[in-house]
Amino acid sequence: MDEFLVFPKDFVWGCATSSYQVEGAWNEDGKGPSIWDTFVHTPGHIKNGETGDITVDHYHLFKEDVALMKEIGLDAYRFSVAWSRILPEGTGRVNQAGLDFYDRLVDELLKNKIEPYLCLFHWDLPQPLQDKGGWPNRDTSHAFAEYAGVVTERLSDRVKIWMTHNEPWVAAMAGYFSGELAPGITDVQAAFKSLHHLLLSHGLAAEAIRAHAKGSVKIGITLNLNPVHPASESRKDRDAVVRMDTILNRATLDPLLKGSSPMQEFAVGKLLSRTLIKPGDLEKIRSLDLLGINYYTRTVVKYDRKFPVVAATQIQPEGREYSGMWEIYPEGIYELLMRINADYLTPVPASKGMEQKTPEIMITENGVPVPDGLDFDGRVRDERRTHYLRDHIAQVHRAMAAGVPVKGYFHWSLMDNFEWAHGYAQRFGLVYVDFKTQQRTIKESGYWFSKVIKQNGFEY
Ligand code: GCO
Repeated sequence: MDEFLVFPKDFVWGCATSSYQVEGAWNEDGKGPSIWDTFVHTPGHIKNGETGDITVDHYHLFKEDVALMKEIGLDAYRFSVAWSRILPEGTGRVNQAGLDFYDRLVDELLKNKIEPYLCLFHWDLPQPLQDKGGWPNRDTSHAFAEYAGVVTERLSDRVKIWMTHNEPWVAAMAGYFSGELAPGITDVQAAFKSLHHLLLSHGLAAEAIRAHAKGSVKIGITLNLNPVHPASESRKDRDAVVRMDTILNRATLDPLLKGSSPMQEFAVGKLLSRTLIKPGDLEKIRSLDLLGINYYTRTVVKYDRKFPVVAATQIQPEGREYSGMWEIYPEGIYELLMRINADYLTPVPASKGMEQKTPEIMITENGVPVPDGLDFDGRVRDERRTHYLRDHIAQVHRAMAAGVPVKGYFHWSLMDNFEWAHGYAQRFGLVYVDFKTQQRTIKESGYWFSKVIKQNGFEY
């Protein structure tokens, strides 16, 4: 029998986007180039040679987009700031016109009673900083703190939630190891260095935000986390799970929440960490009021000697449901929340100097790319997305019923947009966008989500 799943009164329902994926206006009003501008303008990187030059033109259409958020009934909007709009050279000169855009966006959100969740970095590093070495260069962490201070100075009278990074693991590994994302580098040492400097920059930015804040603020970070499962019960596959989990999940969770680094467990990490992790770094990194979790799928691995670092490869199990990019595995969001709560949020006696209050947790992204489109009558019947949402949000509820204090759920994404190396081929929105005319249409999943927000729950 169906049960009505009720959420706490103050549960936050939101949607997320990111600057490069939705803004467009890639070279307007004094914005400098980012590594994504360079990457997409280099042939061979993006499906069909597509770019985010215009994408869904949120830069110009943000009022219309806020009106859609209002219509859906969102409590909160998670967006990112394009660093190169604010500091076109990455450091130094401030471009006021860039700040003005976010100023207007924040005002429009507040006018509509939508809480801004501001993220400072969703992968679009200013190109001039990449020219000086990018994230493998420790100076980039300090540049990030400078940038954080500038944005805080301007917006912290109105913005209370400050997320430093979105998925630093992906920025490091896909940007500097697999090379699938900008800046497209394939160097394992550069990736390890990047990861440490991204985390360090979180800590340095947290200090800068607190120093410049014009009121009380919460500082958070958003991580991509996946439960890891073995392809078989063999000893080798189970050991592969431990290694993959270390690199995929513990590499960010341990420094942020425990003040330790599991890097030493890998030969390349051992080699690097003697010089890479300086005294005091780990204490700085461990500075968090809010942990954001992005969940899409699980990772199933089997032992594979050929694969560098982890000696494991990902497999796609038979007999499961798949989307345009991943396996659909709703229980994973429950498993993840239970594990994080047990391993990281249940207070343990802290060693001296490392005491920290337990951060809040939220789902900051969850969503699915499934084929959809306008039907003859102008509606978008994306039942598979609605099912995905129902099943995943029900699993969040299940974790909450088991005692995990989840504070909110953000859908990825508000609207269809530029999906990185996939270009425009994968649609994630609750709002359908005709990429030629920029016409927006709320999908059936968007109406379903809207009802969930209004009732603060749903039949399941
Ligand atoms: C990420 C990013 C988003 C993606 C989304 C779907 O998680 O990779 O935060 O930018 O678009 O996850 O891939």
